[in-house]
Amino acid sequence: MATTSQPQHPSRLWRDLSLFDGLTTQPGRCWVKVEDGRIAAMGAMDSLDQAQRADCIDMGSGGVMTPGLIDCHTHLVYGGQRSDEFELRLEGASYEDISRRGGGILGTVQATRDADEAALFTTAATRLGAMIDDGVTSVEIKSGYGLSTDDELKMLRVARRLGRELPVRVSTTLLAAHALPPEYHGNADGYIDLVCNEILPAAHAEGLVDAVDVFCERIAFSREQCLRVFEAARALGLPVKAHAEQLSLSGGASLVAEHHGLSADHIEYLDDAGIAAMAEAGTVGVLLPGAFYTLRETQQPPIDAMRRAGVAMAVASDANPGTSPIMLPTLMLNMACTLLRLTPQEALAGMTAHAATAIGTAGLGRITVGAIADLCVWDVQRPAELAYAVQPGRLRHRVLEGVLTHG
Ligand code: DI6
Ligand code: FE
Repeated sequence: MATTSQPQHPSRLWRDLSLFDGLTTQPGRCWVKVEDGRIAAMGAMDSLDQAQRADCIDMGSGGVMTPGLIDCHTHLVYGGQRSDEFELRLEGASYEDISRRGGGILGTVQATRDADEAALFTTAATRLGAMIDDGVTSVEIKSGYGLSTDDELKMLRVARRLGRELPVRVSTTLLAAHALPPEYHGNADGYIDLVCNEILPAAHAEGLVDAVDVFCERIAFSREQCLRVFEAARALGLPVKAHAEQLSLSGGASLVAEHHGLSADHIEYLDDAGIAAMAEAGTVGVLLPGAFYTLRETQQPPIDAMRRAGVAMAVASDANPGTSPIMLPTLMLNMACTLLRLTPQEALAGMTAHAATAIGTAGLGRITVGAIADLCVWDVQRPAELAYAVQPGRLRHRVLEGVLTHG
């Protein structure tokens, strides 16, 4: 006897779409079938037959489909805010001046230490909610404002909880080597000992670390100190990345590449040797136009040289209270084009396919048969429009692993 049962997640058919697949814009109009959380089939509109339409919920037509946006570099969990520092910069102080006077990152460290997990969760959830509404389906969240074992773990627990309670994938990065905490003043090597011997192992043992980051810079940690953190991370089997060549050429990018790291981020001052090392290792260059904009940086990252060398470029928000208090991912697409001269297609690939590589997650950031169905459908006519206009509210549907979470 034949039985019929309703599938738990019925297939959905999206049709008559303009499609950006994570790397390129497909010619003409397309259809995409989603089944069991994956892309089951897709094609050009004239190839859509009755058999393909059968048993599908028809999701309507029109608009642009892209992979869900992936923000591969954020500092979304933090206490307080830094508008006072914004005012100081408007009066002429530089980011480095403020940092050397004990403000900057250390100001946020104090506010983050003073906040409990519940308060950190509430403020971060508000910020992350704005990003989800703007099309983000995956986000990387760093620690780095705790700078003690308890406070770094506290931040990472909040990041994990965000991933459990909000409709978004969260990957966590331990950035304990972000700044020197006041209690280690004059003893950076002693702090790096703490990072390697205590903070990292404790966070890893609790399952809180997907990757390990460092700030390799003259106002932060030396190449040698970053190397020690990378060796400790690799000993635990964790991938590495770095804030590198943001304010000066410090050699962080080639260091990451030597450790087959996921990404070198910022990279305004990246040189040819760093580019060659990244190309060889497959390390992604993460461009952070929000920080470039906020700091009114004039040193352009070497986009053309990276293109020629075949270094994949991601684009991320760097959302943080100091250098990029901006929680609008689609604005990053625009800034990547307007400020850094990416093409709209490169910018979109930078927040989809290449961002997936930068967080070390295969199967995300693409619309291909078999890929995880994290998708956005936008009320625009062409993919390039997402980078061209700065206009919140264009997200029509958002899908996380096949499940509709918006629209
Ligand atoms: N570079 C950045 O852009 C952020 N961290 C870093 O190393 C800024 C963090 C902050 O100013 O709070
Ligand atoms: Fe950052």
